Amino acid sequence: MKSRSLLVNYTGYPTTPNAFMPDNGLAVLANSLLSSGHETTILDYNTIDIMKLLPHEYGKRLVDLAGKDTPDSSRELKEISAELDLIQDRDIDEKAREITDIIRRRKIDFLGFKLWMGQSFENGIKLAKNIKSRNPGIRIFAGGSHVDYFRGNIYKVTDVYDVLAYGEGEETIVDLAEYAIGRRELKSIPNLVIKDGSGVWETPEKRLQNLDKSFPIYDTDIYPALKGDQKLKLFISEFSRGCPFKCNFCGHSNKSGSKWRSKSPEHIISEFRHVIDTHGTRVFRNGDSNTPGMLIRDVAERIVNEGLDIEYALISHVNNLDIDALDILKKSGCFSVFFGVESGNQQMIDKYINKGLKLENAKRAIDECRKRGLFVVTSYVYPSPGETEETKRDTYNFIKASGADAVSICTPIITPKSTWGDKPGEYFIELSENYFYDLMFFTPALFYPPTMWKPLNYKINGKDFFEIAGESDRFADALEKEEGMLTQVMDDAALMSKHCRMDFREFRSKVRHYLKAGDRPSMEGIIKTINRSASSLPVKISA
Ligand code: B12
Ligand code: SF4
Repeated sequence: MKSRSLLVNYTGYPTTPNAFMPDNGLAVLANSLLSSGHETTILDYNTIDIMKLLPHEYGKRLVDLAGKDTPDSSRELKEISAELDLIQDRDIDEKAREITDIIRRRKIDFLGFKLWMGQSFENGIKLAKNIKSRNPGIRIFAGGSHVDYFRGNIYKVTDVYDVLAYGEGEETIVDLAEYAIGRRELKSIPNLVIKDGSGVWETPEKRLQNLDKSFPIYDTDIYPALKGDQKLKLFISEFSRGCPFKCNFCGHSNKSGSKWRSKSPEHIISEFRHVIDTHGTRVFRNGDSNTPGMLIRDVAERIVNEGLDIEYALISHVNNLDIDALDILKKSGCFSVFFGVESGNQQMIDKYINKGLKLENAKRAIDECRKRGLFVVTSYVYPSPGETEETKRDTYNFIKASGADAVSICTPIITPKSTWGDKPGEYFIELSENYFYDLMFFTPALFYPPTMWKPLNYKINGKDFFEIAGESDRFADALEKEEGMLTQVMDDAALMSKHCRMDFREFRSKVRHYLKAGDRPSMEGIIKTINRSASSLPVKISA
């Protein structure tokens, strides 16, 4: 007997273009289900159609209102927000009807929701509730990074999910499918957060030991949103999971483990080939936490040996990349390398950030990558706990001298399962009693400067969120305006602008404007241009 399911991604209005990228998490779950004999379909609502949530006439008014601070403008802003909320709620209702229709027609046994942070989390709850009110018997399971971060706390907010799945879902989803058709007991399934008569409790954690068992499937009969140009056809490529470092601000090693686990190079190549065969796309972005250096080299060598014609953006750590691997990396089609450097002051790196890197090595890695023509993106958390005028100056000067092609300045967000989140008192951090509760609903409104985000109720170095966000903004602004550096462009955006044949700044400002203004036709134009370009490389593989 097989189960029938729908895997759902509903996040609401996008704040960055990468929200239109295919969801590799749901694509691997779909493959696990199918290869175990179950039926499933991915309903990914992050398509260009989601832009109807901000009709252009409202978007234009919002753009006009930006920066105004009068009683009239705030009244108008409130009116527009209320109308947009109605549009959002109507959309949820429409999606719930659509899903209900499928549930009834195809006798669906369960739904699997992927949970993201903030607005997406809130919308997911509304959608799940609406679906349940129409189909009281339907089971809704939820997983994804938001569950990894917040686990049982989600049950303090909602009971709508029958069970929450933390960690890796490849095996869990198959166990849940068996449970949905009465062939397995819930409590025997690893990686779950269960709420029952005895309270909220977790079953033991089980990580996937052989990552080659994970393979994202992108056929359009399973993933219909990938038909045509509804989504960006830039695909996430996962080489490894886990990270042996323990940076104080980061929860990744808790999410995916502190031991590196890698896919085999053969498997990674077969994933690339699947995307090329199904969509013709030859452009990828690495979605690891921190890819091991040996693996990077092995994959690059295999790409070159097999003559695979692809282009990809890579995430790594300055300690991982051997300088002598960079030539093969470039030859294999690597477009960019992302390094988190976090601060330009060695003491900050060692004492407050625990990044495990030496600044001279970071500088050398940046130089050597750039010498080979690799586009280098670096990221800094500014201001960090413990920041002083001196550390600020050091970071500014380091960035200026670093020569990186793009610099991302991140406003600190204190996340659960990070050292800063676990031991705030040791890092000049004060968190309000409800901080982690509020964080569950927090959306970084990435096309607005952080000073315009809904504030987080924290203090760092005695300063509140707006002061911290303001410092972060001004720091990025100074690097851009005074030093001519390209800021707030990540590797995925750099890849996109390249494939639009646009200057990075032009791409950044146009896409921000299209999303802010709800300009769907222009955003659709961008997606189509990138999709055409990404399927018609060739990237030169020169000897
Ligand atoms: C690659 C990546 C992306 C990619 C695509 C992500 C994807 N999987 O589709 C892109 C670039 C599009 C992206 C965008 C964003 N990302 Co991102 N991203 C990552 C990254 C680096 C890796 C994610 C990944 O590919 N993991 C591997 C896949 C296979 O895992 P997965 O998708 O989580 O799915 C597995 C499990 O979660 C589980 N699972 C998932 N859903 C379900 C459902 C059920 C029912 C079950 C049983 C299991 C299950 O099973 C899957 C297989 O094991 C992580 C950091 C990290 N290293 O984890 C951040 C991360 C996931 N991103 C994050 C954020 C905040 C974002 C953005 C909001 C920010 C931004 N604008 O950049 C956007 C949101 C986009 C959107 N959908 O609206 C946060 C999430 C925090 C949170 N609490 O939700 C993370 C954890 C980084 C961080 N800041 O710490 N991201
Ligand atoms: S910031 Fe990067 S290197 Fe540091 S723990 Fe997180 S994933 Fe690992």
